[in-house]
Amino acid sequence: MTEAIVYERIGDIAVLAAQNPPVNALGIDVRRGLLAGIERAETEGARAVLIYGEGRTYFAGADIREFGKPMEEPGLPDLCNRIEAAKLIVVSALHGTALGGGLEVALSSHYRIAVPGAKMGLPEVHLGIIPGAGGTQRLPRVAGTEAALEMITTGRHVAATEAFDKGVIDRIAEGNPREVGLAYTQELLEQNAPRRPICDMPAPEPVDFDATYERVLARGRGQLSPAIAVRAVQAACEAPSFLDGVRQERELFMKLMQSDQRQGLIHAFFSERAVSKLPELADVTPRDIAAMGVIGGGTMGAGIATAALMAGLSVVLIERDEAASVAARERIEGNLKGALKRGKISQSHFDAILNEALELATNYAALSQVDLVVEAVFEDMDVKRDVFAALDEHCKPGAILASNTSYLDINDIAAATRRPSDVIGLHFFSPAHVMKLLEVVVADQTAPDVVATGFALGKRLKKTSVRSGVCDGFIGNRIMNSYRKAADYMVLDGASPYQIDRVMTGFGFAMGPFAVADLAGLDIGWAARKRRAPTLDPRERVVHFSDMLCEGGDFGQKTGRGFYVYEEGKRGGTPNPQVAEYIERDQRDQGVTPQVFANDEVLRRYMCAMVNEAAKVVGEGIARRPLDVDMVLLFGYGFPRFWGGPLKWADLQGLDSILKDIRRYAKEDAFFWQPAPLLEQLVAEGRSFDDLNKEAR
Ligand code: 3H9
Repeated sequence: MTEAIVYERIGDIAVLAAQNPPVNALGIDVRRGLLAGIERAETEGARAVLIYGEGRTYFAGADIREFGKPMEEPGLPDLCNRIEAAKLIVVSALHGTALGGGLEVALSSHYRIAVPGAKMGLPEVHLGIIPGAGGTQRLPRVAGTEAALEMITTGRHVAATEAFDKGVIDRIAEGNPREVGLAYTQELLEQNAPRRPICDMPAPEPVDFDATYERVLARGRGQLSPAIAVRAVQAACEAPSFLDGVRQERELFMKLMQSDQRQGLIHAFFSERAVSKLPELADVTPRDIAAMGVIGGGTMGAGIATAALMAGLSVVLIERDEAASVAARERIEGNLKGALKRGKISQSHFDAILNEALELATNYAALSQVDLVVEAVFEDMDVKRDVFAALDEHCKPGAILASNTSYLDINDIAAATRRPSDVIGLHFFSPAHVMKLLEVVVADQTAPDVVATGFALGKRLKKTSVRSGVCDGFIGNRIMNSYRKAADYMVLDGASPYQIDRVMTGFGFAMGPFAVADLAGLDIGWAARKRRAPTLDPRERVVHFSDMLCEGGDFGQKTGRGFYVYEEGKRGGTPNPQVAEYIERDQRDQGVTPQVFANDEVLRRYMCAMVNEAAKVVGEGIARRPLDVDMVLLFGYGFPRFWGGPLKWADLQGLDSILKDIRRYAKEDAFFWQPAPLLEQLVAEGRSFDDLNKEAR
């Protein structure tokens, strides 16, 4: 008997306890242990088997680390069939998170009991696959086709009560899984309860599968697995036998297992867990943070304050006068009302935040007791330096002074204080109480425990925190700046902004770059271009059509016109006819003869610009690992998760082909398309970005 499953005999019951921390994943040792346990129970003449998990959970799924490797016997589908075919009754007692293959083992058992806090689901679609051990065949037989389709295509975790209502489990009982499982199994034995294999139940009722497939495909913005799952559930309804349905599920599962999307999504799964684990911080204790200060109550400051308040911190928000304080409070209240409506906070939490945890002040003296301050004032170095000098004056020793700047040099800001080791960048993304990304920007003198505190705060605020070094735009905005330029150059050379937006939404982005620019406000980019103009390298190409829009007062959504025209009450916009005129004028002024761009070429240039800059960011050490860049783009810039991030995408395309295209583009514009030295090095050595990720582990 392997250690992962401990066999114990209690009267007529054979108990199989899983011990495979942290989440009892169904790796080969667990599968072998379960198979051996069932066989032994039968041989020994036990009347029932109880399966449960030691530690924090029942099985949380197949062992994802085994994906892509040859499957060792017994495979999970065979194991599930074997459990279901057992001659004695099999009971599963669920706690924690019974997910994926875990729920499939439970569904192969004849009876299921759960503790009240247990959650269950089939989240395989989030990994680019579908349930592959009978989940799409068994769940609809107990929960009905509609409910199963909803659970499988969304991958949602369902609470025990809902699972009970849907017929997924038979009972809920308070206690630990071993005790409640034993009591239930004993009761079933006393009642002479029969074996109850789901495979013997009638096929579920069909629905309009073609319509469901189309709806789910559109919702996934190009992600395939949820739509393919619909076909697997269809097989449960229409296949001539249960086993035939299982065979069809297996074929669909194997196809997805070979897909790039599966690789991208699993890369995202492990990277989002690895991204905030920095080896140099392993033994560093973060400072305690209970009270936080926020300077500036505009959209960004109010969002940061909201995130902190919702996480249970107290906040002192500084504004310049009474009127601005009132406006800031209203913004926070508005954010909190939204959170209340979405069920993120309770009414009593809402009241406590506004009555007790939030303090508005106009004097920095109110910050004397806070543990950390985030400044979110106007992006101007002189303004920031004044703020930091004042913070240095008023904050207690040991308090951390953080800037939310999106591009200014944190070293210069730190130099305005007598405590540069306590200064850090905490770059939130707007709206800060919603967006998941936090760039933790580490300056030359930032102390390790200050960095650790940045990550601890991010965790507390439920953010995905990524370490960034100091450069203009840090990881995310620097890379965005580059692919935005590639998009602008394509427009100047003949592609339309609407074609580029269409191609990029087709790739999986929620919005294309020009629609995003309209949403963010075109005046922001305009101001940045004016600021940079005096320092521009004469070799750099410059486009003017966006400036022309701004000069006409069209700043995007906020003025109702930008690249698109927005009508009151209508979602999205329609192309602004003036834009074509501006582009033509720009082309005439610069003597450019427009060319036609195929959609593939648009995608390629956009992505090559993104990958090339990302490789520079990694090569210069601004991002520690390729996966850091991938997580920034995923969580802050709407990059489609099923591609895993730009550098995972690049690996999947083959780095040599990317470099070849960059060199081809460099013949047109050698200044913009300078290949990243790291990309050249990896191609020369035949290595990938993922190799760098693995070496950093
Ligand atoms: C499947 O079952 C396919 C079948 O249908 C068919 C097969 C034929 N495998 O998230 P955490 C690791 S597909 C390996 O930080 P939490 C995780 O990497 C699977 N490792 O904790 C981390 O490691 P580290 C369907 C796994 O409490 C550690 O465990 N199941 C797996 O925030 C702790 O994880 C799923 O998709 C795994 N399956 O959340 C469930 N799961 O410490 C995926 C976790 O080295 N898992 N690890 O960084 C989850 O959603 C969450 O991990 C869970 C716990 C909710 C369970």
